[in-house]
Amino acid sequence: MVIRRFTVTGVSLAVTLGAALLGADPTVAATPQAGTAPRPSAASGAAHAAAPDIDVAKVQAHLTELHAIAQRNGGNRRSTGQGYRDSVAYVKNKLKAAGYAISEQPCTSGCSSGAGPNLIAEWPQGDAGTVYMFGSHLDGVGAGPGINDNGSGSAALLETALTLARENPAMAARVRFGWWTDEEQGLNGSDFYVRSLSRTERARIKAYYNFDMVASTNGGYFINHVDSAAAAPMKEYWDSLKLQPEENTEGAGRSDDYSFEQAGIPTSGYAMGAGARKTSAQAAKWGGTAYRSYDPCYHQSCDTTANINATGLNRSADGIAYTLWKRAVSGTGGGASAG
Ligand code: DPN
Ligand code: ZN
Repeated sequence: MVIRRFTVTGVSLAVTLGAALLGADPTVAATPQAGTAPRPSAASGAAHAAAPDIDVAKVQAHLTELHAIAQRNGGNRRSTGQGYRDSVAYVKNKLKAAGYAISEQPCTSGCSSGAGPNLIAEWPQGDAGTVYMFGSHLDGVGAGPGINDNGSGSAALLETALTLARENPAMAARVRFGWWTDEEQGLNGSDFYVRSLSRTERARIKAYYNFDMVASTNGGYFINHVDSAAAAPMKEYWDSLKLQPEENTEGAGRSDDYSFEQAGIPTSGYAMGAGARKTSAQAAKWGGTAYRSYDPCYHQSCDTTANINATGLNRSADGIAYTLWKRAVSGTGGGASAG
């Protein structure tokens, strides 16, 4: 985001709004489509439970589309512009075709005037009282197309959601995805979403995972609250690749996980870094250039499809799927555990 806004007011929001978000949109299919019925092996448990490899070429294809959307709309996807609304339509149409329960949530308080909606998608299987959320901001700044910030998180999440629908494993818990509006103006879309939930709905969310800038060209491997229980599967995956992840200090309080954190919900997530500089110790263990920004195109017009670290993008997307499967798919032992 550009502007930090920590104002927490006692605004009371309609409790009914939260219920309206969870698949109440009558235009949306809430059941998987024909051809996605559970596989015969699903009932047998562990056999199907291994997390899939997310196809990074498909994630990159989403980035190409988001880039084209920016180019058609004045070069950006800022929350108040057509580039943002077209981004929402792109993600929404893919999810709809895959069988998600979708809702667009207009941000009616705290967002920039004219900002487009949040997009919420829930996979309609698993225990509705145990929800794991995965989110990314879909808006960008006005200066450029916002492909690493944050097409990368948005596209990795979209392809993970589509892969879940394709694989259609037996679910222990609910998985809900959020693509947030107006993050760049102060974490506003996610803040509005969290405030729109009733106390009961908030308590159902056992953890929120955030993905903001997961393909920085000179990046590192950062995890929010790296030593927390919520982070355990995220860390386990990157540890398995010997990446030696570090705490995401640069991103603390700067992205949408902060909205959930303030509400007392455990949070984690991946990030590869923004405008801060890589240290020599980090360059020694991860490669890249010391004393240079993790993303030299941060919030600039050069944040295009050329500004993507495909290796980092792949490792992030695969770790998201690993975490989702571990937490929410049945037969993995992680489905019903909190945090
Ligand atoms: N992605 C940055 C933004 O939206 O401006 C915030 C950020 C910085 C997030 C560093 C994570 C790490
Ligand atoms: Zn961002």
